[in-house]
Amino acid sequence: MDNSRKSDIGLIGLAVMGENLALNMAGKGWEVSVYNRTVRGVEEGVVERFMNGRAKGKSIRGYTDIADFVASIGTPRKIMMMVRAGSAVDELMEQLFPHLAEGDILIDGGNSNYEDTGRRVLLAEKKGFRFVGAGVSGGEEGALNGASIMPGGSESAWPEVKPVLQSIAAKAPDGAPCCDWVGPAGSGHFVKMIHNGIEYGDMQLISEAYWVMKKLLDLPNEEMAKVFAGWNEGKLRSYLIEITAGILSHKDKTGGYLVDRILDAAGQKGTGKWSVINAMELGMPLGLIATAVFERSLSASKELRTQASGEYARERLRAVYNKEELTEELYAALYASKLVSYAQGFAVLQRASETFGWNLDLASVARMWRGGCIIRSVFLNDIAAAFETADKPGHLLLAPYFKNEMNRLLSGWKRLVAKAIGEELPVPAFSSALNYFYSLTSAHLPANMIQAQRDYFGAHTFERTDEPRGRFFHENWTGRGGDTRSGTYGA
Ligand code: NBP
Repeated sequence: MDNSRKSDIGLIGLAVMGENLALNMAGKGWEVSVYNRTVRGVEEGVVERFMNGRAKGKSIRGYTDIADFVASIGTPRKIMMMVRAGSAVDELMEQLFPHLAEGDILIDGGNSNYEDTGRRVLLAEKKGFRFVGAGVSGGEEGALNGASIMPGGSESAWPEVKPVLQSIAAKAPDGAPCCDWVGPAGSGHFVKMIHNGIEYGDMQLISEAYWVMKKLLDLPNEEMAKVFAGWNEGKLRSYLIEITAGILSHKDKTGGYLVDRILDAAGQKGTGKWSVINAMELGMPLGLIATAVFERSLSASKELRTQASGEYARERLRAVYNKEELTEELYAALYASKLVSYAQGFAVLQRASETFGWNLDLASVARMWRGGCIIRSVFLNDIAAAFETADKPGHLLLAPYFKNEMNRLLSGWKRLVAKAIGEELPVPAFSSALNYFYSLTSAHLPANMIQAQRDYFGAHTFERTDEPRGRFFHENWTGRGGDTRSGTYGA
């Protein structure tokens, strides 16, 4: 290590993500300075432990003083923060500001809220610095060996941070780094948030496929693992399908399979919930992810479910299903529902892009997710290709390739949902996706009744089918009401 040379980049926060990112950077030939708050009361500080352990002999310098840490980095400085999202980032920024020089760049690689990132970009720029909010996906493994990184914020910082970030990013099968500039303000963290929401959806869909196989086909774990492994050879090839096959055949040390010993109460950290809240704020349907979030909440009410299951007898048809036929239908349900979920997620990104003026390149987002991250899959190639065409589809399901796929999958998908519902087996995400698809492809919906009711009780007005759009009418439904209309506002 050349001690006369300043470091190429600084990294703050030596928890699981920060440690591994620092090692990844050093492995790519960058000189890295690292800093962590010194934790009092422990024999060895976090920095010391890292420097004497995994960082030993690598091009990494450790600091416990923030001023020394900043001074060790070459200007314009690039400092990546990998600390707990929330107030820790604001506190750290305040501690860093007095030591920074004009043009220095702060990168927040944590799971920050996109609105916080937008605010921090403005704050940093007002002080003459630059700020990049970079969503990082891939967990510990991705941090060490290549993650999907979604940077957005101060655009002039991109040429400076690009070489480091792209070097530590995963590479897609065609060699492209899974990291590219997303857009201004908090757009990088918004894209990362939707990535996580889609992850919730994929996991719920896979769990429903597993449950149908287990409950309607009585398949042993090894057989289910083989079905997932088979799907992983085709269009559903993805990290989550691959690990599901591994999980199903993983033995427990007490005998049997570990998955059968794991309590059915799912946890969550909030990014799925945020995706849904923000979709609602933008007035966009994100039903599949919402279903996935709510199903985790319902699963967590284990005691209530156990009690309720004793109160209502379940009526199973006890039909004998043909394994080949049902797994084909399951494949159709899984693939089509996944398509709906991605279509909904990308539609939210498109709406956010228009609302906030981000000018997002959806093909580029799809390409960034092809490697390193939890939702990586071959199917993202098809999504990128759809958004790359000259006449970009207004909705993913209107792209010719996906239109063909949906038409091919529909009959198996609806048969599967009907069978599961008939057996009183919950498939909330498969059926939510199917209902969305039916609504999306209906020129007429019963919303005329909703508008009539709104006007009846609240004078909320309605548009007429025999008048141009944008003209609003109010009816005196009972003969007793007046002509006063309620103000119009979006919700
Ligand atoms: P944590 O989210 O557990 O954060 C721990 C780190 O934050 C430690 O280095 C801790 O320092 C530091 N920190 C805290 Br807490 N408060 C601080 C403050 N006020 N000032 C300075 N440092 C502070 O670590 P992680 O799991 O490595 O995740 C880091 C970020 O990356 C998070 O935003 C997370 O959401 C995101 N992320 C995590 C994963 C994952 O798989 N874990 C994946 C993708 C993204 P200390 O040691 O002194 O307490």
